[in-house]
Amino acid sequence: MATERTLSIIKPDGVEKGIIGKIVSRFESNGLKPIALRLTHLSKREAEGFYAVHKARPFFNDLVTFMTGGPVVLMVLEGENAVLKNREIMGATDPKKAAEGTIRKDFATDIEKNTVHGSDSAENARVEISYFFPEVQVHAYDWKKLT
Ligand code: IDP
Ligand code: MG
Repeated sequence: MATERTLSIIKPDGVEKGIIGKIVSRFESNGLKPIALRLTHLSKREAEGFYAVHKARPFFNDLVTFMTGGPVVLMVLEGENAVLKNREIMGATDPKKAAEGTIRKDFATDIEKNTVHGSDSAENARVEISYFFPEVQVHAYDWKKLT
């Protein structure tokens, strides 16, 4: 297994519900460390650019309206198999189909307001991280125990 990085977003519904801490806690207790973290309010342009791969989908405009409707938390998570592990912790896109104990099963409102985003491949993770955190690419972190 390799140490990887992935992009996580706590979407506006998650921030509105006041569960930033609970969500971050799930990542930390599963070995995913936030190495960059920022609360922001996405502009229409930022959200459209981020979700450009979905431009042709019928839900695109609603998705952009939702993602710009309130603050979000942007995070880079680092850990073993971070991309896949984050997707497992998140659960399926549609909370009705999400497994027990996943973030989306426990907190999501519906298939659109599903609380978290996570990169779906190592390659997309690199693109998504550099979209929001270009500076993170150069940092290395040393997780040795404090003495
Ligand atoms: P993912 O977030 O699980 O990777 P994607 O298929 O990449 O799912 O879709 C991106 C986001 O678009 C979803 O997380 C959700 O917010 C929204 N979305 C996806 N499918 C639908 C849909 O059928 N109706 C409304 N919104 C959707
Ligand atoms: Mg996706």
